[in-house]
Amino acid sequence: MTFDIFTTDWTTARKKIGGWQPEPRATDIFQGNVHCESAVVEGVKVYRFCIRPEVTAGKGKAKTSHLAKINKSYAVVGTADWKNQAVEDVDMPYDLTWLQAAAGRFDFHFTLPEWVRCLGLGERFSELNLRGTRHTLFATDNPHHNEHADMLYKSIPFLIIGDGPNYTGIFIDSPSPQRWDLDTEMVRSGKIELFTRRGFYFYIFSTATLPALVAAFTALTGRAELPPLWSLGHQQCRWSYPDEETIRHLAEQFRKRRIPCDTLVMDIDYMDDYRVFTHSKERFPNFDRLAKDLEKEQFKLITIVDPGVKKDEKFDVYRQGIKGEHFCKTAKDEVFIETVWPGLSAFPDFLREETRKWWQENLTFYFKNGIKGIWNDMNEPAMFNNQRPLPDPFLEMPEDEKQLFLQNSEDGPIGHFEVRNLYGFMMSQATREALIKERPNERPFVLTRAGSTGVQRHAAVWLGDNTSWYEHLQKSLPMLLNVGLSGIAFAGVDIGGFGGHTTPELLVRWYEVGIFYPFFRNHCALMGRAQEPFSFSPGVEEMVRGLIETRYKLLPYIQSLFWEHARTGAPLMRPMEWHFPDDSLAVACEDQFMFGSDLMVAPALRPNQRSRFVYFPHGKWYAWGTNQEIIGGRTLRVDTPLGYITAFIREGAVLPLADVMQSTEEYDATPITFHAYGAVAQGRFFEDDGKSFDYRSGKYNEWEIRVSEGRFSYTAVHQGLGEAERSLRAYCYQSSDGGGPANLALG
Ligand code: MIG
Repeated sequence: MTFDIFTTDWTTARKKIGGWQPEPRATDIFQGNVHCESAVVEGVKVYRFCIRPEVTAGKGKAKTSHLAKINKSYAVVGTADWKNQAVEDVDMPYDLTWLQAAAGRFDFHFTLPEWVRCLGLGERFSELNLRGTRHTLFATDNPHHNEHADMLYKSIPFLIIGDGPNYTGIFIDSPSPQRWDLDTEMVRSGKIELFTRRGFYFYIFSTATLPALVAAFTALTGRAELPPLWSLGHQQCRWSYPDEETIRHLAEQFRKRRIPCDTLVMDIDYMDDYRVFTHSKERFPNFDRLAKDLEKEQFKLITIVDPGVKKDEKFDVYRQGIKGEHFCKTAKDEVFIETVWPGLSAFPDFLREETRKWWQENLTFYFKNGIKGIWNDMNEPAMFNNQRPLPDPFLEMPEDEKQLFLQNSEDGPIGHFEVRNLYGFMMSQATREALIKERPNERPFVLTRAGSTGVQRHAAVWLGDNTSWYEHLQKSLPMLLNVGLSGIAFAGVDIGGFGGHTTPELLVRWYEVGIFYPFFRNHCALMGRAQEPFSFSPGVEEMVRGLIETRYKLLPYIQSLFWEHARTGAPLMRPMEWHFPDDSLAVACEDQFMFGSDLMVAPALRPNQRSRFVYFPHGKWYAWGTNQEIIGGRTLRVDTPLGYITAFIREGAVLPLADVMQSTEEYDATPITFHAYGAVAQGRFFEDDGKSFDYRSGKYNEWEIRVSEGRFSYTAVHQGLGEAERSLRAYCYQSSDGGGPANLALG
């Protein structure tokens, strides 16, 4: 019911007043075939339903007798020992039922008892608990991240329902648009509308712990391989560094001021009139030398690559695209054209294998010029005059021919809306494969804005166009936590904020949190105030330098966490409940998070905030920096001075920390110190070359480090490399030390 208070038509307005009525359920028109299987995946019982509706030939027309095709699953790559399962025997969690509401829509209904929490669901502008909110999963370039933001860039239909320490999962394996209502009406029920004219799979993950559930989900949908170490260092970006000179100047500044940095990123202005696979000859006259020169200074270069190809008969890439039928076409067989940065543009159909190959050949333009990583933007795909192409209201999926344009999947032609959520995913896949083809034993780095379930196999992500607001600093926590629970560990948001003008204090606060973003990049928009670490007063620069140095110190720990992700799917940033599911105060605590199992981060998130409450779960904790000991099981007010991280180390942890370096090129020669917290402590340390895929064949070391009774020892969990030629040190912190470090002998 809506009541328009601005109306002058009071008669109508009065008529609009009315009580809430439950929405009637649609009538089930499903005829077809349901097949169910079950398997135990990483210890979790998983049910998989295959729904195959009868094909209906449009409104009012008679049903044909064959069953709808199930499209290939792009999300699920993991295998399991699936066994046939009688549907009647499946105990559906939360009374989940489904029906077919129309030829192009399926409705799922389930209960949401008052106390349960809703987590996951990919990238949503929300707090950690999604309960009470509604989410449309349909790739959209939405630069307005506010309370009303619904559609964003990524679509991952995996919901985790948390009931105390028990977690259950629902996953709809379909790229088609969906609307998830998580009890917005406060009537203890949830509803999913899936808009498709095709068959699909859906999965139920039975009750498990949160780590087990995410392990099972990522066993099926994939985990990120180890990223190149350089991509975990500091990345500096700006829309846009206009010319070569600016980039060289930037590199110089970082080194001169001794602010660690690994990567400089070039946004759209390196191109010739925004033509993909070109560079401006006026502003980047030595494009072929730029990356090579910067390499000497230990910098890597990344370029942005947008999908839109400028419609220009004189542009060879456009001509190739037309000739090779690489562009998406309307039902009338005309190339679909919309406006993006290059002006009128055509859009490659990344679902086609030949098109991906063609794109990969063209990407060699960057590789030849020494570009190390590729940043895929605008790949929803964004269109300036059609930001939200779904018809409104959207009640069911229209027939393929009525869906803006058609794409060509392995299963034949398909309407764009059905597969739009795959556009960024497939573009990232093509890009990653191109990098691997070019440099077979080098770990690739791809960054993407749009993506869908399993995109972590292809790329790291950032969460798009945030703004330099404290609110967006705060939101980065729950948003990244849910993204991590949805399978994407390698994620971050623009540090300092993309839109608007950052302030020195906000930038410092953002770095205090940002050094824990797995993807660590400062980026801001064209119109905003500059926000490189040295854009403000010397005191601010000093603080930011210190924070970036802390990031580099954490690299051995971060590497070990990525290794853990690759094996178990565990994200690096974890909600408190990941480690303390039985502690209801920890579960309720959304403005703190765990970074791996050993570090708890409780950042300041408001202007002028010089202290905050921190909840310490049971056990002992040590304050980062001072090693002050804190007895847990209570909430304390803690100082949050600007420029310092408010982080705490769990008793019993051994943190491997590196000395400060200026880039990861120095990593192998940098001493590492093991910091043990408490009389008995234990930790893992992973090392490999940080560059190649050799770890796949066992060329890595994983050490178990132990401290007991003041003795430090280590054993190899896996030893595939000679011991690195680096110096190792160890310190132990214990209550009896009064906070001071005790030097321990190795061995
Ligand atoms: O229409 O390339 O989210 O990071 O700097 C804006 C310019 C296009 C949006 C990306 C942003 C990037 C910007 N892009």
